[in-house]
Amino acid sequence: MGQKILKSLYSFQSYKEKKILMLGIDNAGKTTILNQLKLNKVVESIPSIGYNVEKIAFKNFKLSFWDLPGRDYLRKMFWHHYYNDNNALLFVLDSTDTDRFNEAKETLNMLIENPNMADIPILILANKQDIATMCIERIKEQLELNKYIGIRQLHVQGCCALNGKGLNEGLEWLSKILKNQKF
Ligand code: G3D
Repeated sequence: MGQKILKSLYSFQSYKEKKILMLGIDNAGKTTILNQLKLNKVVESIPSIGYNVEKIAFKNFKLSFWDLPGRDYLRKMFWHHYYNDNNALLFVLDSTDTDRFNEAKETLNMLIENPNMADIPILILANKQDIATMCIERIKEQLELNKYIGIRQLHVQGCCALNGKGLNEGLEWLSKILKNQKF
């Protein structure tokens, strides 16, 4: 038993750590997504004032999710401090909130166009699919993401944070890119 634990601890240490910046406007479902991911394989939680870091094992990676608050004034005040040295950006979208779709779109576009994000993959989780009426293709159109096809490593994955559907698929896409990442 002890041997087994030591072996898994040893193998976990050899997991490659990747830093994922997790952003989205407030109420998109970031906290619920992180809680759902933590149900699987949480490794370490580092709660902090203003942001949370959760380290989760996925495939051969230790993914550390840096979750920043999404309220408008906090976005303006804090986000830019965290744009450097990330391996990926995870953007969470509320697929149902048509009233705030433009706000989410502008926020996402600002991030995609930021030079710090130019070389990292961007996973967009179109959350709340359990109650969404827009299909993923329509969401991509509305977010004007088609212009990035073939140019950027960008993927839109539908998901439901409440039951976890779609989350693994999103992380699968991300891990394939991270596997070939040089940094
Ligand atoms: P945030 O951390 O991005 O601000 P939260 O968002 O995770 O706090 O979620 C905001 C609200 O959306 C919560 O409802 C939460 O339960 C709900 N939510 C999150 N993901 C889903 C989903 O996939 N489907 C549905 N139907 N609801 C979801 P409350 O009522 O607690 O504010």
